[in-house]
Amino acid sequence: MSVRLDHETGILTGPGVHETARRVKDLAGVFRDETARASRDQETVLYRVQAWEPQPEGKPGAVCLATTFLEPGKVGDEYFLTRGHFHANEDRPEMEVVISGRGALVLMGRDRVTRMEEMAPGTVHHVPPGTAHRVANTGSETLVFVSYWASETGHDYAAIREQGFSARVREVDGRPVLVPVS
Ligand code: S6P
Ligand code: ZN
Repeated sequence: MSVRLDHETGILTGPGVHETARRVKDLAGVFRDETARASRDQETVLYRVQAWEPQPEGKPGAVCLATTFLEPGKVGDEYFLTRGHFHANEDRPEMEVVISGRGALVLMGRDRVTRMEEMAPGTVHHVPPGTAHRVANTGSETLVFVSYWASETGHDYAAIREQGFSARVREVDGRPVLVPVS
């Protein structure tokens, strides 16, 4: 069983690769300015994920990988971002490898302490166990990165959907800044 990952483009092809698109309508309540989000074209795709999971989610025995293609743009002063999640299996980490573009990896522990790592072509980021993670595109081109995680990891979106992160990546004086939620 094998697939192909193009290291120039991040495109993943082959049997079993599946693609998901997240549109403006899928990110209701995610941005600080919900009115601005609701007034946009709801069908605009913010990001696509191409994933290869040799074992079904939750079942042990495989390493999974996925390429995320996150478009540039902002809702108000907040950069386009992924929904973000904790891992259901709290002791499972993840690795992110950036192919192209510029961004910010936002990491938040269960203690709700949040930090940000700058993403640029070739940077590699470790998401420690028990850490919620989301990515913002702070550049002007599509941000492309590849994620690796174990198949038994599982994904928990509920905590972030209900409580969000404790800080947001916003443009301040023309630059991305991690601003605490007041
Ligand atoms: C999976 C990994 C990524 C994200 C992707 C989209 O563990 O973190 O592949 O799934 O970047 O983000 P989200 O938060 O919508 O799943
Ligand atoms: Zn993850």
